[in-house]
Amino acid sequence: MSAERGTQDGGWVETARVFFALWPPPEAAQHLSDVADVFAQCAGGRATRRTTVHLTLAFIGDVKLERLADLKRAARHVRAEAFDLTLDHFGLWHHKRIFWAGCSVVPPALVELASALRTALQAAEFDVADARRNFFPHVTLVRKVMAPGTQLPNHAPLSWPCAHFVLVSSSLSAKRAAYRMIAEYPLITAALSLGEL
Ligand code: 3AM
Repeated sequence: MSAERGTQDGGWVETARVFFALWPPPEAAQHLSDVADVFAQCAGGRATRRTTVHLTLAFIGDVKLERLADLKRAARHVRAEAFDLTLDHFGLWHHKRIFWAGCSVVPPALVELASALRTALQAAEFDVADARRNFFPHVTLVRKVMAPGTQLPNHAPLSWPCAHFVLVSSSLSAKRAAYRMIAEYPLITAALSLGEL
């Protein structure tokens, strides 16, 4: 999980490259990676593997290992409701050459989760990438698409229940990123709210 980075004073510091995400259950991940494979066969590019399909909530980037506990603590303070995520359409960003799945109606609870998370992270003095841009929830399915004019597929909507979010470390290699979940945070479900009464 850690990498060594040079510092301005010539020393070295251990860091982790991290982000927060929603992680689909295995069946949803399988379905989405199948869609990714089929699209990549037509349009070229690199399909997301079943084991790495996710929806990014907040990308942090390199964090000193000594700050990881603060990062986890900040995320633990986030209070947001569980919700169902329904992915019902596909899109392609020509400039980024990314094929993605998204939702035509973004659940308000998802917007609230992303916003509460960003606020908590910034309050703990972590930089959140693209924090000033509007949150656009999407699941990246194919990167480096070669033929952006390829017709987008038409599938039945896919839903997955989101009852927690995760902190993930990402190790970059020459080929592709390897992800490892390092913490998990529950969202508030009806059962949990009753339990707290
Ligand atoms: O969820 P997606 O695939 O759109 O592109 C990276 C990926 O997004 C994004 O964080 C997610 C997990 O790796 N990412 C990587 N580097 C980034 C950066 N410097 C970044 N997002 C913003 N700034």
